[in-house]
Amino acid sequence: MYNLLMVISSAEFVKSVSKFEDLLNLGALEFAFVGRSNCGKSSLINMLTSRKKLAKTSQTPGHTKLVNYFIVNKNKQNMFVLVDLPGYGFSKAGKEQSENWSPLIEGYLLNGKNLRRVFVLIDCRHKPTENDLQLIDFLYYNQIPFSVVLTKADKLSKAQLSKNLPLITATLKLGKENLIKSSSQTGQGREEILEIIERDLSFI
Ligand SMILES: Nc1nc2c(ncn2[C@@H]2O[C@H](COP(=O)(O)OP(=O)(O)OP(=O)(O)O)[C@@H](O)[C@H]2O)c(=O)[nH]1
Ligand SMILES: [Mg+2]
Repeated sequence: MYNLLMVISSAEFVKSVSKFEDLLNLGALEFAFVGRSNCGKSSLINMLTSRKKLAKTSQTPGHTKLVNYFIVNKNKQNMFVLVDLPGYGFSKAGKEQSENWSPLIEGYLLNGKNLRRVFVLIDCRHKPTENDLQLIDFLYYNQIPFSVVLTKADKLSKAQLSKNLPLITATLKLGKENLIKSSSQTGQGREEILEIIERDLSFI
């Protein structure tokens, strides 16, 4: 059967929030992007919405420090919210900064009445970290639906990616059929992720 991919007719930045008390309720389901600093969360949001500069990206890890809300298809039947969260696990100038994920991330994940799914992003070149595993445990424990996305797939050849995959699947204890390969450069994974979002939106 031929499936039409969901149309993204608009995507707008709504607000950046720094405090738990200020988290928003936009009256639409939320899809959050979580992962290590620099793993490509903001870039993926831009790729999914086909808006190059919607979410700010940077080569310097730790760029996104706030909870950023973006509303997609505003006032349409298939309206939803993308949430760009701060990254975890980087150190800067000898000073440990957000080595563990910030209380804001945890607060957001536990608060969310509207949170429909978390996309856990892992750079396909690296072995998942202790923080990635803790995040996944946390999501299992709190029964928050999630999908794992392997980012930056364009940076590895097919052969290199196949070589890395067993390390990632064994560390995460997830079958490879449960991992979505993506690239913000080539658009790989866009359909798969939008299909998940569309399916989630239709089961409410
Ligand atoms: N080649 C390639 N580069 C990517 C991809 N995704 C992100 N990058 C690059 O990786 C760097 C970090 O990307 P961001 O999207 O800012 O990462 P982030 O996870 O939002 O980072 P923080 O906000 O610091 O947590 C930028 O230089 C991006 O251009 C990808 O799929 N392919
Ligand atoms: Mg970012």
